[in-house]
Amino acid sequence: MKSKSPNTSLRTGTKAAEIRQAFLDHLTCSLGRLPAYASAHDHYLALALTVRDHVVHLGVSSFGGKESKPQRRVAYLSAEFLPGPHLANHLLNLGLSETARKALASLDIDLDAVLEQEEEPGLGNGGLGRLASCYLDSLATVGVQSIGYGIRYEFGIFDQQIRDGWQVEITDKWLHGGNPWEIHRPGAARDVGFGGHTESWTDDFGRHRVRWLPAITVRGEAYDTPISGYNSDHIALMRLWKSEATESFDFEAFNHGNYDRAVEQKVDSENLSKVLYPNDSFRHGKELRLKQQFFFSSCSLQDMLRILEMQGAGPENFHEHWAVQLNDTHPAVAVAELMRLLIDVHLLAWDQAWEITRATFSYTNHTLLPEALEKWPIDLFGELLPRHLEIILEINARFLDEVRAAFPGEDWRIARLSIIDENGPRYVRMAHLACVGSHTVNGVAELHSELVKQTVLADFAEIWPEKFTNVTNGVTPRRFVALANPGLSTLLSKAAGKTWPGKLSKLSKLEALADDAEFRAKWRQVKLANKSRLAELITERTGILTDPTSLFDVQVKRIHEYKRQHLNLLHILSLYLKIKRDPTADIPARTFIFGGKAAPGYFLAKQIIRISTAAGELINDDPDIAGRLKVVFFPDFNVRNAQYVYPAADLSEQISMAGMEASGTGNMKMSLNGALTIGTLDGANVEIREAVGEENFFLFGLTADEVSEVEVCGHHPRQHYESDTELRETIDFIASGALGGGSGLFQPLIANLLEHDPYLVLADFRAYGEAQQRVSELWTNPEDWARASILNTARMGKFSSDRSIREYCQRIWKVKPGKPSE
Ligand code: TH1
Repeated sequence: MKSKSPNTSLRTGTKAAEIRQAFLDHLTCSLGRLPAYASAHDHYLALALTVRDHVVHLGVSSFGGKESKPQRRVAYLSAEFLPGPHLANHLLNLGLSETARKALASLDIDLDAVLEQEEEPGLGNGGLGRLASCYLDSLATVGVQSIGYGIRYEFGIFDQQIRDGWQVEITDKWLHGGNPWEIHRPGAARDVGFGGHTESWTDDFGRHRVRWLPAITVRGEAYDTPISGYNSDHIALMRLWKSEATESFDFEAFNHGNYDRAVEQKVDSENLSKVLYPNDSFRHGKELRLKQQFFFSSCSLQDMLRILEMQGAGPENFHEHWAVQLNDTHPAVAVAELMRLLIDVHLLAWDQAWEITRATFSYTNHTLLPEALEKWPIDLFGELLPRHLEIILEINARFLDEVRAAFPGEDWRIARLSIIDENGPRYVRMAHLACVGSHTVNGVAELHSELVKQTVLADFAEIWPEKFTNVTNGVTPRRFVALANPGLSTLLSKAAGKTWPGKLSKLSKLEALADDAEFRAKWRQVKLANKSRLAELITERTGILTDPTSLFDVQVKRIHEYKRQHLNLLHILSLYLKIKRDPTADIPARTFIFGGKAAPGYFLAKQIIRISTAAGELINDDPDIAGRLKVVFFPDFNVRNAQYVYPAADLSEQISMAGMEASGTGNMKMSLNGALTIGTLDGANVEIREAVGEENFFLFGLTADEVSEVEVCGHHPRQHYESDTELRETIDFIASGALGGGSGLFQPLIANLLEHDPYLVLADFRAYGEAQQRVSELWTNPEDWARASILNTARMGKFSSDRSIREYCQRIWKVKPGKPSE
C-alpha cells in the first residue's frame, strides 16, 4: 500500500526519524548489538521492541484504573489463542506501516525481510483459538477494557512437515529466539493448589466453614502480551499463565534430604503449562489436561480479585466489575473455583456467592460433537480437586431440588439435567456445570444455536429458554483483509472509502461496481496477483508448479472426517478418471489446495492427508492430464500461511456434514476475500449464503434435518456405491492401489466409507459433483464469476468480529464500548 506521507504516521504523528532512532537505540541498548553486526533476527527484535513501546504506552492509559467509576471489564477465558505474527498487525493498527518501512529503508533494511523473522505463537488448534484472538483484536478496536486469559504453553501446536506424503510432527519451539512481545509480571503471580483434602471449621459467628488443604501448590506466573486495536487508543491484554514450582515446596523436600522428590515436584509443576493438547474438537481425558484447565482458571479468577482489591472494591462486587466469558467448557471449572474463593476464602454466604457467580459467567458452546463434550470421571476429579467436587455436588443438589419443586412428578428430568452423569461410571459433565453457573449460553451461528437448544442442552433450554441466545462468529478484517490482501485493500478503499477496516458494512458500496467492467478487470487483476504470490510459495514449499490462471479451489482447516476433505478428494479423483477416459472432456483447469493439521493420534485424518498427497503424486505429472488438474497439500497451515492462502482462493470448500460444523470462520475469511463458496447448509454457511445471495453460493447436500432423519432410520453407504457408477469407479480405483503404496494402503479409509460412513460422504457425493459442475460452468464465464466474487465481498460486512463483539457487549456482558458503533 502506498501512503501519501510515509515519513509520518497520520494517526500518531510518529515520524520515520523517530522510529529509526528508537530502533537503533533498542538494537544497541536492549540487544547489545552494533548495527554493523546485527542479524535479520536482531532487526526484528529491535523493531518489535520499538513498536511494543508505542503499544504499551496506549495500554498504560487504557488500563489507567483511576476512573471515578470503573467500567465493567471483560475477561475472556480461553485455553487457546492463535494471535498470528504480531509485528505487521501492530504496524497496521497504529498506522505505522509505511513510516516503519521508510525508517528501515534509510538503514538499508527491508521491512518484509524483518517481518519474516517472527515466529508465531501457535497456542491453539484451529478455529476456537483463532476466534479468541479475533475477539481480542475487536475488543481493543471497539474500546472495551478486557483481558484474554489463557496458558503460556512452552510448546504450542506442532509444526507440520510432509515426508513421503505423510504428516510428521515437529516440536514447536516458538520461544527459542526470545519473545519480545510479552512482559513478565512477577507481582501478579498466584498460587494454585491440587489434591489434598478438605476440613471443616467454625467461624467467629458459629457458622460451618470448609477449607481446602491441597497436597501440592503450583505457582502461576503472569505474562502479558498487548493486543492493539485498529485506529484505537485502547489495547486489550492477553495474560497467559506459566506454571512454575513454588520455592517453599522445593526447600521443604530438599531440607529433609529428599532431593529427588524436590526435583520431581519442580518438574511436575513446570510440566503443567509445557504443551498444548493437539486435538481439535476432541476431548482429552487426561489428568494433565484437567490440571491445565484448573490452573489457568484459578490464576485468572485470583487475578481478577486482586485487581478488584486494587480498585478498592470487595468480592461482593465481583460481578459488577467483571464479565467472564467461558470459551467452551475448557475453563468451566472456574464456576466452582469462583464459588470456593467467595465462600471459603472471602467467607461470603453460599446464596450470595451463587448469585455473584451466576451474574458473572456466560458460556459459549462451540461444538455438538459427542466426542468433544467434556466430562471427567468423578474419582479423578475428586482426587485432584476435592473441594471443587464438594462444591459441584452442592450446586447440583440445590439445582435439582429447584427442578423437583418446579416440575413435581417429572423425575425423568433429574437424571438428564444433573451435572453428574450417573449412567454407568460417574462423570462430571462440564457443559452442564457451565450452563447452570452462567446467566447466558450462546452458540456460534444461528443454526448451531438452535441445535444446542434441541440437542446437547435441550433439557436446560426447556427450563430456562431465556438463557439461550446466538452470537454468530466473526473475523477481523484487519489481519485477514487489510494485512493479508493489500491489493484488494487498495481497491476497497478507493471504492468504499478508507474506513472499511473499522466499519465493514461500508463494503456494501461495492455492490454498485459489480457490473462495472473496468472495476471487474481490476478485481480480477488483484486476484490473479494473489494467486501468483501463492503459486510461488507453493513451489517453494512443495516443488509443485501451478497455473495462477486456473481455478484455485481451496480447503484449508483442521483435517477431520466431519469436515469431509475425503469428499473433495473423491471428486478430484472422479475428474481425473473422467479426463483419462475422455481427454476432450470439458473440465476447466483447477488447482486443488489442501492445508491443515491432523491430530497426531487420529489415524483416519492422517490417511486423508496421505491420500491427498498421493492424488497429487498421481495427477500433477500425468501427461494425459497436461496440467489441467493439480493437487497440492500445502504443509504447516498456520496463521502466517493462511494470510497467503485466503486472498488467493477462488472457491472456498465448506463441505462439512450438515449439523456438524458449529460455525466455521475460514468460510468468512475466504468469502470476504472474494471467493465463492461451495458448501452445505451448515454453521455460518447458512448466514453467509443469506448475506451474499443464493445465486452467488454453490449449495449442495443433505440438510441438518435430513441428516438426523438418515441417522434415525439408518443408512446404507454401500447402496450409493452400488448405484452410482462414477462413485464406484472412483472408490475401486483407490482400492486397486493405483495411488501407489499397494492396494492395502487406503483400505481403512475405504472400509470406513463403505461400512459406516458416519459423515455421509457417499450420500452427498452426487449432489456435490453436480454443484462442482455448476462451479465449472460459472468459471468459464469470467465476467459473471467476477461479479459474483465482488458481491461476496460487498455483502460480508456482517461477519466482522467487531459486530460479534458489540453483540456480546450489549446482550451478554452489559458493557458499553468506548467507540460508538457505525
Ligand atoms: C470450533 C468449531 O469446530 C468451529 O465450527 C467454530 O467455528 C470454532 O470452534 C469457533 O467457534 C471448535 N474448536 C474446538 C476445539 C476444541 C474443542 C471444541 C472445539 S469447537 C479443543
